[in-house]
Amino acid sequence: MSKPKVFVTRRWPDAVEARLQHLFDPIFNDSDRPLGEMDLLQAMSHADALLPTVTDRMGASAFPVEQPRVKIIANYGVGFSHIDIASARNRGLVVTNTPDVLSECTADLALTLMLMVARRAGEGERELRNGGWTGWRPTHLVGQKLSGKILGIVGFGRIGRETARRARFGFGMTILVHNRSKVDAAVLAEFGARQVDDLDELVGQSDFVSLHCPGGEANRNLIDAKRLDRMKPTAYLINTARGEVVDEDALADALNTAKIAGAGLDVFDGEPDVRACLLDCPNAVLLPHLGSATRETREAMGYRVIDNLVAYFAGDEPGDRVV
Ligand code: 8YV
Repeated sequence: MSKPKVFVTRRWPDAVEARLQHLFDPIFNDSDRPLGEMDLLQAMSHADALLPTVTDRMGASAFPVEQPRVKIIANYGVGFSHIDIASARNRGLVVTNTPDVLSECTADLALTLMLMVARRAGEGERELRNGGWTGWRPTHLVGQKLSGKILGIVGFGRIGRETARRARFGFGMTILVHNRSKVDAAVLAEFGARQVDDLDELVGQSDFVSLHCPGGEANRNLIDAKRLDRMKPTAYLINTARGEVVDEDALADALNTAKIAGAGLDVFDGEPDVRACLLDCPNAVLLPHLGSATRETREAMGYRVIDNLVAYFAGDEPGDRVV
């Protein structure tokens, strides 16, 4: 029996590509450049499985009108708001993602951003490299502690919980949680956390607000000018979720007018383009979507995709089916 043809839209870690090669008949995008809609349409009519990433904008028009050859979209990544789920569902396609394996690394990056922005590490590094450091002084680049502060977590799924674990047990932070559904009391107790139903209340009480909810239109501008206004002037906003969750123009305004103390961002609306108004903010730490970027996690994500494909082509239910 011939192996299923799988279309891989970006280069993956060598070990995972070798495994794909062994199990399937893969088509790789050797250039590793992001694909356009036409490429994706073609891929769907030539392969049995499409293996996209966050850089593949699969809106409704990226799906063929005719029933495609593709039967499964096995996404490399946990977030799948770049895939038009209604279109996938209408064509009877299965969609899977890669949860769990990137929770620790994404939480680590949320803490990295919290530390970098509160301890002014980005500003300090830029100053030193630009030859602007004139030496130690008591008032130089003074930031704020994390220890003992209040962390408001928006979205208490796996990544939110790993972030809470680090903040609670590493820095003795008090954890507030906002989540769509009621979080189990035992889970809250594990982190000494309190669930706050009103997001306005959570942003108003927190010293750090860290976003861990899904992206997509439902959460677009969840953090808007009004909610930024409610934050303490000493507070920081951290985004490792998706760019569209924050109104970035309103954020730049809040940073420039000292309505909040700073922001740490790993994701951007329309990335890799980043608004000039954010690039101009010294009190923003800006990273190029590094949340899951460790060797261990990027390999684990690939193997998780493979597990989903193997199950699907064996006629079983893939473990991470989202559609
Ligand atoms: C991934 C992410 O690396 O998994 C996610 O949702 O945001 C990233 O950490 C990226 O999405 C790969 O597709």
